[in-house]
Amino acid sequence: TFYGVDGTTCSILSYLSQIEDFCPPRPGRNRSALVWHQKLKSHTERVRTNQVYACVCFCTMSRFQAMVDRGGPLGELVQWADLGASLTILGHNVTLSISQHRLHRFMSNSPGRGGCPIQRPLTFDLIYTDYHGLAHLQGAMGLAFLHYKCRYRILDSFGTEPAFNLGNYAHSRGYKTLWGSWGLQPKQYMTMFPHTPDNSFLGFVSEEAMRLEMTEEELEPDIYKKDKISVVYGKQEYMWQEKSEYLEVISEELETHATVYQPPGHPSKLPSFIINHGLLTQEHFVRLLRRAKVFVGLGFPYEGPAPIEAIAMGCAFLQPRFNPPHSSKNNDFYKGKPTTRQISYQHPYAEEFIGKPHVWTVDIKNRTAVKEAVRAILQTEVMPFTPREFTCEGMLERVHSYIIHQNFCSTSQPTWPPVSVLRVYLGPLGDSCVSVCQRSSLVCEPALFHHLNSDATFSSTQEEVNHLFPAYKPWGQHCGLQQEPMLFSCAGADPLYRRLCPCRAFPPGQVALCSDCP
Ligand code: U2F
Repeated sequence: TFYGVDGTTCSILSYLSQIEDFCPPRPGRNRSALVWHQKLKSHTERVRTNQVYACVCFCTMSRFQAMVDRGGPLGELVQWADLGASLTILGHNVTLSISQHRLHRFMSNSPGRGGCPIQRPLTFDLIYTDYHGLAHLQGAMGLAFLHYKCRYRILDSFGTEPAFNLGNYAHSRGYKTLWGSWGLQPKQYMTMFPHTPDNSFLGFVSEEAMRLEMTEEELEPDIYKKDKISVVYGKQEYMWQEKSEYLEVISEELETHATVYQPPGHPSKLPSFIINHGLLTQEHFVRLLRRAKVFVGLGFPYEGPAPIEAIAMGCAFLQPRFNPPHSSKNNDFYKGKPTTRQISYQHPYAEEFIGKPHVWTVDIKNRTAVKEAVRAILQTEVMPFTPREFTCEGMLERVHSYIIHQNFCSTSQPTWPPVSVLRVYLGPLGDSCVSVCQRSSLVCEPALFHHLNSDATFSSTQEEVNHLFPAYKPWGQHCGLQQEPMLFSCAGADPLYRRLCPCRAFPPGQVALCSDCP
């Protein structure tokens, strides 16, 4: 049971897999499933010929599920459900498992008893799992684990950079973390947002996107009629600590609502001017967002789906700026995560890929700045907006491309995207290729690194195992090529080096795919 998963994806899974009690009952759920399914029929027919056998195992499901009713993270559930729905709609043969125990049972099952066919020889093509599932597979499969390594896809919301991924390298260079060191191809890790181009951006489908694709007759009248209210983003009380002053400024301009889980018998610690509805079902949460002008970020949770949904419903998202930026060095949440990212706002995707008038980023300690931002929002017409990558079609397009083009079992160099889309940039000292490409409105594409990692690019060169290479070091006029292809890294940055970067363009709202690609 995917309890707690947003209504649309849950009902689609339920509808397509013909499982009656898959989701908690919701009025109209079969209808919405039908709408999505009809819209996407053409996709399904187009790709049926490329059917793969996929096993989707969300092994940490039980941990997340325990917190579903108490304001715990739902973002991961949204993503797993959307992955399952996408693979099913694209016509693949999908088996779902939500625990290590079940995964293990599938492995020891004889063929024909249902479940993932992970017998030897392996009859599935892809296994989508999380780090816990990967560890379990390693224990259960013995030597076969390494043999089938290229078939795994790891859902890893916050990303794994190449420097953390190769065990020996991570150990010797100080990149060893709690997660990481699995030595898969970096593109086998799939993230929630497109923040680490070394990994594959999997994403999810924003709830309201489907409704936005409906015709005018299908929509209720006045669906986006706004009241002068704001909704605060934060399902648990601890997220609200030390935010009263910021919220007070907002509530001087707008009635302020919340959806905070309230444990039975515990008096509320929220400021008295807050109207708290308690944790809402997604349907009611969506209704509240449709009425709201502003969705207010408190700084945590980082990088969840809710701001994308709120923007899709015509809200402006107001969020804190972090100075200094949060990172695994100074922040408990990011500690141990295999990333060097510096998080300068609560929702970097919202700031960097969407921006004004939908996204307003402020120093929340500065009362004047907050007040001015809220007033400016109230004077701005903010239309509902969903980037293509978070619509049903956008997600299907992306998942389909990955299945068709990503082949980590081949020993030859990647051929997708083609070399014709490569744009080479030599970055300034200290910049990563992520920023170098971003500055030119392009994206770093690690699959293109091998084209520029050659003597033809640099005249006098030396090869080294170093995640910063290919790069140029002005002191000593040293040009370095990469000796270990697994260490090609968009993220790598060092003040002594100028990175040589493979950038490419992308179609509007779909950064994972390239413009002019087959
Ligand atoms: C993120 O997880 P969260 O669950 O905190 O992410 P949210 O952005 O809050 O949204 C998850 C869903 O919860 C729904 C909402 C979203 O689809 O529509 N919802 C609801 O049904 N009822 C309500 O009252 C309020 C919201 C992130 F996704 C994870 O990867 C991180 O682990 C986590 C911590 O950073 O934050």
